[in-house]
Amino acid sequence: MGNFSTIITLLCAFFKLHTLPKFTFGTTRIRGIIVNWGVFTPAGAALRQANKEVEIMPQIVPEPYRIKAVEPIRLTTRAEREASLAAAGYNIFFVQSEDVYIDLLTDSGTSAMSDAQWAALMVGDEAYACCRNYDSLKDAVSGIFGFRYFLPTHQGRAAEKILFAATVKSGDYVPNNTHFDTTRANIEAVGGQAVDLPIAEGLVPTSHCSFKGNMDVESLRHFIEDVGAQRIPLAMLTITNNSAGGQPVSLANIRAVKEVLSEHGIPLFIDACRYAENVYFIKQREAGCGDKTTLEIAREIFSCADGCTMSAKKDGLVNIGGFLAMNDEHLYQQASQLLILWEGFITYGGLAGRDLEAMARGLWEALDERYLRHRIGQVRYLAERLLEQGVPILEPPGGHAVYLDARRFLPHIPQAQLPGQALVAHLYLEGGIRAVEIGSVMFARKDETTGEWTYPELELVRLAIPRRVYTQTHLDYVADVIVELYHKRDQICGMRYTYEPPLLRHFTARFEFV
Ligand code: P71
Repeated sequence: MGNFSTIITLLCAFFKLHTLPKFTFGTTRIRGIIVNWGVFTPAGAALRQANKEVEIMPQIVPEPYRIKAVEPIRLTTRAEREASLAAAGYNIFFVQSEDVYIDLLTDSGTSAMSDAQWAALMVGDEAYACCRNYDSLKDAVSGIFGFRYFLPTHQGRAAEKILFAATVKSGDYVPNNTHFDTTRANIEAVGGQAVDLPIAEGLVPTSHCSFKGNMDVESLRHFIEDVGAQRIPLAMLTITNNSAGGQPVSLANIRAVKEVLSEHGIPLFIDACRYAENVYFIKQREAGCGDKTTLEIAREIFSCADGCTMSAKKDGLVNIGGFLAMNDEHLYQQASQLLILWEGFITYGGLAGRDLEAMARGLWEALDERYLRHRIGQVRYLAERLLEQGVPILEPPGGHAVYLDARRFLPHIPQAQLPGQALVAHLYLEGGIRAVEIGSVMFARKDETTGEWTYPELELVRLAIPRRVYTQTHLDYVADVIVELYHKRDQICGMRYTYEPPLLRHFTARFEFV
């Protein structure tokens, strides 16, 4: 490999290409593109086939779009960032968006719309009832998801609120692979209990498994036997599994879950926020799915379900919007009443006509294979750049975000001193990057009588990548800042609360450095 590397390096120098000094067996990085020479040999081809399960993908997939409108962003000075963060009480949620250089707080509602979607805004039919944009959305929802009925909502949690208000009563249980916060909160708001049944591998930060977001089917079976089917009005599957790191759920798992539920007459609803990303993982990783189109896989997924909730702020590629879909007519009628009460008439559900049209187009665009290949490739690229420098992250990377493992990043900071929050603060101070803590600030619980704290197993910092917003260079910048910070991690100290609200602490708490 030595001579070969030298030749490549000389060639690259001749063509003024930037090469990284990493030449592993059979792999060369040229301007960030991994060339896997091994695949050109018969052994390599066999290996590639064998590895298909765990996914082999070129690291860089160029953007399948060009940029027509730009929005200026500015990297402030270190002194300005220190002042901004102090003014925000060291809570990143309070930092002004204009003072953030790369905003990775969430991938929800932060997508860039396409020219077709911007054009859609001009054909908004703003009639109160039966606007034509409702029909466009109806075509998209029935074409992709295939459910008999649907109701537009202003975002995902509105769909959840309506669904659970119509189905769950006090003392009921709703199992899920892992409930997202708003799903859990909406179930608890009507007196139900949200139960997580993820597979064991899903809870281990470094376990490699193709479908780490799966539900544990045996646990589901036992759970139903334990509490009784009559106390489970519905079950859910969140695809991809956001709370477990944006990990995908396999088609086989969806089918197996449906089979168990069917035996007991329990309906299955899918939390479909990131379903298109999940579809792409299935296409890449699941046996027999490689030749199917993304639409075919999506149809197959939803044919296993009785309905879905959707936050179109993710895989609907819009800044606002969502829907609730179902096959059951009685549920549709009940939900329609609640929609009118809380959101608006059944053909607009809290949205403008133009929003419905943009959502209809976004839903189709998110299934474009070239888009998905780039999207998943981008997340993977950032993850690989961090891994190759030894930065501890949740592995393998999921579909929408890279999660830093703050416990391994800052082993000298005890959980009581909030290592995740300290890392979030330093990412901002170092490079104007906004991430979000998913660790002790969000999940640690205090026993009110003893005052003792229980800390969560995982102490993570999520770097969520907005869709179609940042380029390769932005991600290189993010990786460089994180690697730089990792090299001087010993200098980072912990944090403590100066204000600790009783509910949903992470949104409004204030901090200082220890
Ligand atoms: C994310 C969000 C947005 C968010 C929500 C609440 C606090 C902080 C950030 C929203 C989801 C989601 C899943 C799987 C339902 C919703 C709610 N995620 N299910 O990850 O991830 O959708 O925001 O449209 O109401 O940053 P909604």
